Amino acid sequence: MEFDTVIHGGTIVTPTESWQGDLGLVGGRIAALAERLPGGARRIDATGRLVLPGGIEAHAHIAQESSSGLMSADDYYTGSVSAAFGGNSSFIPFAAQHRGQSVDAVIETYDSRAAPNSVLDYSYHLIISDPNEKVLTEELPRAFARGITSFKVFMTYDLMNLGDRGMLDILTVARRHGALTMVHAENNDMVKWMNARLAAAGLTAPKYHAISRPALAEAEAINRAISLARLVGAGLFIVHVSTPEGADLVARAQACGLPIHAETCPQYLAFTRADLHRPGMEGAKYICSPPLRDAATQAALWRHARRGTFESVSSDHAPYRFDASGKFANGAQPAYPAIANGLPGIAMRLPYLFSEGVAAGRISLQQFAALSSSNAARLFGMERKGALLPGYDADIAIWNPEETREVTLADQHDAMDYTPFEGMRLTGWPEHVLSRGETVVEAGELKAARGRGRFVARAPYRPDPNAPVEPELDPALNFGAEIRP
Ligand code: DUC
Ligand code: ZN
Ligand code: ZN
Repeated sequence: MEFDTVIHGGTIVTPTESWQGDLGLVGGRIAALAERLPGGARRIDATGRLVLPGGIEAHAHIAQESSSGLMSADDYYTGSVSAAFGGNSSFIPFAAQHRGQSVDAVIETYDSRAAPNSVLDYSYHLIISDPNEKVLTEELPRAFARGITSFKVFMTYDLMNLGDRGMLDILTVARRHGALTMVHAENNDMVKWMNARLAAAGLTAPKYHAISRPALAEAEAINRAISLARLVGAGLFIVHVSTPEGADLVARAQACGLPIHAETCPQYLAFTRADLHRPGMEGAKYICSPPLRDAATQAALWRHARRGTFESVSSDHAPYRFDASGKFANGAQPAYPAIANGLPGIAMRLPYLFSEGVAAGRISLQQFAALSSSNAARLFGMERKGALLPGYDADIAIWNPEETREVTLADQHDAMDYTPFEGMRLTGWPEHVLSRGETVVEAGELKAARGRGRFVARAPYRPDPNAPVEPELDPALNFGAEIRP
């Protein structure tokens, strides 16, 4: 076989093992893996390097307006370039429907933002905040049919919260049509009650954001979300889990055979609420929701990443600059509820996970590949991505596991004016990133043309057919009532 490219002599990381050998690429796909492959119009020397599946960033806010209308700093060019420098070959940002908007129009808008700009292959998760009859019966099924097979809903924020009944209805639609519901789980009233009490006491500095959204608010909402999904027999993906209590609930549901999935994010492993206590308004750089917690939480979340409760570690890249276009859109000294929620990290997700995970001995290379790429491909239906196996897209990241570098803003490629990871020394960096066999980043330089990325139509999500059915919905146990959605 004549290869377009042979990646030679690296340690190849497959889902089951790591071994030294060659990878042969033809027409943008992986064609062969062997101890030694001859030829190749192009030969890439990977001696001393790790050859990993390119990362799939499954949680990022790119060219997205928040519910209050604030635009994220990164567009599909800077967002995808930054992701590529961070070892990713594809990504799935959100396409957000705000109240009153049609889902069809939202998809059209995001197509016009992504297609001319992205250097990486992309898809979207929808965000649904207005699940009216037309959305549930026409627009969502149409979106699923064109390969947008996941969407996020919120249990918090007045402008986004669907309420329990709304959750049941949309979970039912997802189950029927083979889509995966993602959920932001925080109890809205607990948060509002805390906000009101903090405001009444005049406590509005950034550090109070951390305590305004208690761990209990997350645990309560995760428990409720799992119960709602369980009643209708739907799968559920809980985004940005930030508490041990929440992760324990997910682990318990998984142990019962329920199709409950979850991610955590590097910020919950790397930072604590002490970072919100930085001088002046510096703490605003660390405002995200759910908020940062404490060291004991970090240790518990690592344990859950290691044991597989979390199937993905995603960045939740939500870039708002430290200026009037972002964090200070509501004034120079805003109260914490008026500060945009989110921090940037699309390029730091994998270097952080590699350094603190693999290099620090917390997770294996196979776990790294699963958490960074393979599981997202499987859950979100990117059928040809996420593994170094014959027939898969040649989406590949070649890493130098020995290189130690200090993170600086100057090395970032996003549109941000800060990185919360500034000054961190990390070991293990991606050197060469390929997408469908084409070099996107090599030796610190961008090689890809704007707009080369392609939309990826994703396969449906189907929960495990052996998952338990609630007795009240099982005709064998409920006097024959056919009420299962
Ligand atoms: N949820 C996210 O996933 N990202 C930013 C803010 C939020 O509430
Ligand atoms: Zn969220
Ligand atoms: Zn997010």
